[in-house]
Amino acid sequence: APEWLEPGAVVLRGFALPQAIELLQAVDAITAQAPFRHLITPGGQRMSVAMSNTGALGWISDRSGYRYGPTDPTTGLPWPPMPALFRQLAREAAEAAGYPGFVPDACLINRYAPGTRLSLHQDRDEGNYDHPIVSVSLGIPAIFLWGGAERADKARRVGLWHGDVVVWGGPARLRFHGVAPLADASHAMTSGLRINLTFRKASG
Ligand code: MD3
Ligand code: FE
Repeated sequence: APEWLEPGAVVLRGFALPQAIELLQAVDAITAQAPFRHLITPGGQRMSVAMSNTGALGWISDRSGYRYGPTDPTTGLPWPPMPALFRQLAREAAEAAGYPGFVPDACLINRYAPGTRLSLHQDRDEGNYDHPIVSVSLGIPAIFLWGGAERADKARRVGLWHGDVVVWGGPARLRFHGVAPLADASHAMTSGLRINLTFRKASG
């Protein structure tokens, strides 16, 4: 049964389990072309999360800011095309959450080792906040931090496990959110790492 965190935010436990092996194989193929890297924030900090992208657009950060772009700055090549499996999973999850017809053009791939964290932030680099974001968690578990409309609002802690999918739209779309430092754990499919896929419609 869907778990509603609040209106617009739904956890679909285990929704991606049937496709987990194929998703992770695709992540390996994508990151052989567009390797994981630690981006630098506009403030000059190295992010502890390692990132890559698949799809027409990819999210990047450097000293000049955050943005989506069509090419991988480390190779100069277009981001690898988004596999049909990814697009279909994102569309089906969005539909299950009440957002039919979701067509993502960007998938950010986040890799977390134990100790990696993602501090509270909003996702505001997409052209149109009417589209939801779909996230898929694979590998070792994480504690997701679910905040409010202001950075200072107290965050709820929500466990996310291998195969869980979350859809964030409507009034939940601009909530502050983050990931607590990952605990040591093991997972046979991911060499003890967490892989998170976030699907977005980045161009208006
Ligand atoms: C809620 N990633 O990539 S996924 C991110 O686990 C990001 O890697 C986290 O936050 C991760 O930006 C969390 C869940 C998520 C993604 C986007 C959201 C939650 C969101 C956008 C708006 C509200
Ligand atoms: Fe985010």
